[in-house]
Amino acid sequence: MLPTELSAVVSKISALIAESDKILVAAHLRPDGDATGSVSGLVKSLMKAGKKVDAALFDGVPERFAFVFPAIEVLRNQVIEADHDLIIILDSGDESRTGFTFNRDPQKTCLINIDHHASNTMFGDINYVDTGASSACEMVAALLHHADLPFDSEVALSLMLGLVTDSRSFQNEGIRASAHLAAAKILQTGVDTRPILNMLNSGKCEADLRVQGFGLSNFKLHCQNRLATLIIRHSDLTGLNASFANVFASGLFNQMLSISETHASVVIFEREDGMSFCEFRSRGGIDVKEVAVAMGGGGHVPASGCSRAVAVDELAREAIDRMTRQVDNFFAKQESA
Ligand SMILES: [Mn+2]
Repeated sequence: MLPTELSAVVSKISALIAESDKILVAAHLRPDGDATGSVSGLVKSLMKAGKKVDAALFDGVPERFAFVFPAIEVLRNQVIEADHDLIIILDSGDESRTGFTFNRDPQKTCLINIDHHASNTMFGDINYVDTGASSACEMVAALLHHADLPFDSEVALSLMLGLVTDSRSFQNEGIRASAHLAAAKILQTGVDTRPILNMLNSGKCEADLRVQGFGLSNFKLHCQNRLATLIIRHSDLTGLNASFANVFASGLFNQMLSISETHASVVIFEREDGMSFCEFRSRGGIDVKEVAVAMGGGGHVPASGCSRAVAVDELAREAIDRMTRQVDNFFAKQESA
């Protein structure tokens, strides 16, 4: 189930978990299905294995994913006094993405980085980074399998959440057999996946759809329709009785790629506190991570993001300008090849 080059690092992590008593598990800010699912799946398994486990998510557990989370207190204090044997950070390209400062003695507390982002900085003492993995949940499934840790239907429900959401229901380009093998292992536990299907297919609220409608009416096309862009101002959201979170939940980021000629998209939007966000998406190999990294963010080749405390129009100008060049260069190279 695991690419051979990663077997050694996974064996090392398995041995460290076996030796450890107290383990802290964390993931990134504004946790998505993969961050929430991977933390909760690993935490459940480690607890079932008799470990003392702390979970840390700076922004807490999102309400719509709460059904996969165990009934434990989640650490949210900015500085964490980590007297743990291990800290395991999931689904995060660098340590600051967690939002936490971990006060740890590196002699006593080993930091393990488990992630699939191509922009990962290898910040751990041990780095299990597999950029071909569909999700952190796929990687946790492989780890639990390899380490022979508890993997029952409760663990499986958590891991299925991230596997399905991060792979866009197994529709991402370049998805490997290992993602489907992880799904098979999850389903073999007998887990009832209906709560996940309900959340995905009928879990939206009115404001999510209003934002979607706004986006579909107001996006613009550039570069011979190859690039779709959309700006959502805070005043637009107020007018729709919606908030920043509805933009993420609306499905717009991927929807803008459903036009046959459109291979890249960027949505630029504004939060109540003046922070502005960009979410980039692409298909067919256009590297949007490069654009996100150049703008202080990160992510994957086909899905990346960045945020900054500047006016939305300023961020939009830069994002659209950089994306235009990225898309034009990509097609220019293809046409000359
Ligand atoms: Mn992920």
